[in-house]
Amino acid sequence: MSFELPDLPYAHDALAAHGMSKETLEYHHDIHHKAYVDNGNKLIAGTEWEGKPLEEIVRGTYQAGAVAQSGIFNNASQHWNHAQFWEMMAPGGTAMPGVLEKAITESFGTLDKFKDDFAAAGAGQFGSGWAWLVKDSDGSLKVTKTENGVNPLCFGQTALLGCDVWEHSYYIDFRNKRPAYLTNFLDNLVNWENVASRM
Ligand code: MN3
Repeated sequence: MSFELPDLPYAHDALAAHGMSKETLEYHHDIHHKAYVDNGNKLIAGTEWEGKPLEEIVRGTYQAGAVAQSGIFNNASQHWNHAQFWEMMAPGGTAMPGVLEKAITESFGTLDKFKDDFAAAGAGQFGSGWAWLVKDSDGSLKVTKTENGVNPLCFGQTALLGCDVWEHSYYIDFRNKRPAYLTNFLDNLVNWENVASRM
């Protein structure tokens, strides 16, 4: 099965009133994500990875410290990351299910502490990458940051929430203000029901 670009789970202009414009989603989904899908399919054709499940390809091609050399990894991981990212958002965000709020409070003390940690991880990622809320193999929740397309699958973690901090994700709407983009993401865009469903 080759990679396929998933449709957005909402209209391109559905997040515009909540800090993510139609123009951003047209570029980010229709052009950037599509490029990962198309390039991934070209690179995988005729290799041992052709027809393998996406998550298996991401895990199997990840080599710590050698990410820049792995075209298949970069495109497969970014395809996976973006497919999750679209699902993790909803217009205006959603209410947080109690089970998730309880788990976050147990791990971080307060909801605000979690949000501060997550925003700091995203703001502190030098260059392109992602901020994550993950469920680690021991069951605990943690905030992490990763470079480029690296994601929690590479470390045996479950991705509960991810935020793209590549410039293409925020430069149209927030210019260089990555911290403001992250705060807006947490306050106005997260589909917490989707996040909870990943636990
Ligand atoms: Mn992106």
